[in-house]
Amino acid sequence: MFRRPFFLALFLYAVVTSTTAKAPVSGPAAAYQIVHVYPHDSQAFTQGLIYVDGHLYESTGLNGRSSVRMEDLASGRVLQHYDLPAEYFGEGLTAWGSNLIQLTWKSHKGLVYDRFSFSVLRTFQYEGEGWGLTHDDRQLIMSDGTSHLRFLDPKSFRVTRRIHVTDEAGHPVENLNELEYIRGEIYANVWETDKIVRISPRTGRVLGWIDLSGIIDKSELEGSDAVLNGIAYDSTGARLFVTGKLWPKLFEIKVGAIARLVRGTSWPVGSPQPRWSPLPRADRPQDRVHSATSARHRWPRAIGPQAR
Ligand SMILES: [Ca+2]
Repeated sequence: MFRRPFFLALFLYAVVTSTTAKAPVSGPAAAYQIVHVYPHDSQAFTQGLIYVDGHLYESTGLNGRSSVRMEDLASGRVLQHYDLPAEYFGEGLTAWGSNLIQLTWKSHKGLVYDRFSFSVLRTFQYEGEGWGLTHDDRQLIMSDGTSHLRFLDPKSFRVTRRIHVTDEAGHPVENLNELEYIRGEIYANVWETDKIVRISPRTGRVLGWIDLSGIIDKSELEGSDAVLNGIAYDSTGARLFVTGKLWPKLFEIKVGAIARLVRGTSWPVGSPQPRWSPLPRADRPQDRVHSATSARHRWPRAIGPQAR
């Protein structure tokens, strides 16, 4: 008498939390299922998300609110953080060995941190805007808001190759944002959409889409900037995490079988819009709690505001 309701509840849960793409897309889309919901700092303007050695690491954006954070998955609590000078707008984040590497939006500057102390070890330059960042076994992979991805040598940060991302119909997929390299594929948030696109690192062709429409109740979100952005993969536990800018929740999801859905127009590429609006910095208790942690991390003179 105990088991049947349990399986019924499990079935209903799967029905409620699974969805398939409703919007016309070009190419196959996959259903998803929510495995677990975790808390996420709704003041975090998520621009990069990774999972390394049992913890989430996150890069947040906005001038004056940009940071790198190490977080406890279960509670969402920020365990350690580093706040960037207000002139920098944090973007993509990835781990490389014992380092963290973070992009900035329009400063053409990347930062290399010691992953354990959050000390800034060095910086590097790149052309264009910095959006998303991930890596495969040998190279960093970077997005810049266009339909192109570039591969960088992880030591020299020189561009070694580029791919052009195109959908099944051959149309470019613009606005590629947060990235995650997962089992030989590049997953990318498409900015201002509920879609994640799966990309072949070799050809740039779209292998499929994940439509996360409905994963969060939009009434929980404030402002048009609060869009899906943030993909992290726990390779040991084979767990996939997603969240969004200013979202109060972070989801572990499973991606189901690929179903060929409505063949429609290619990805709706909007006209260029401002990526963010200045928001007042909330006087949150956690900021004060962790201010002592921040104070330990000194901004090197060579890249600090005085260097400008
Ligand atoms: Ca990521």
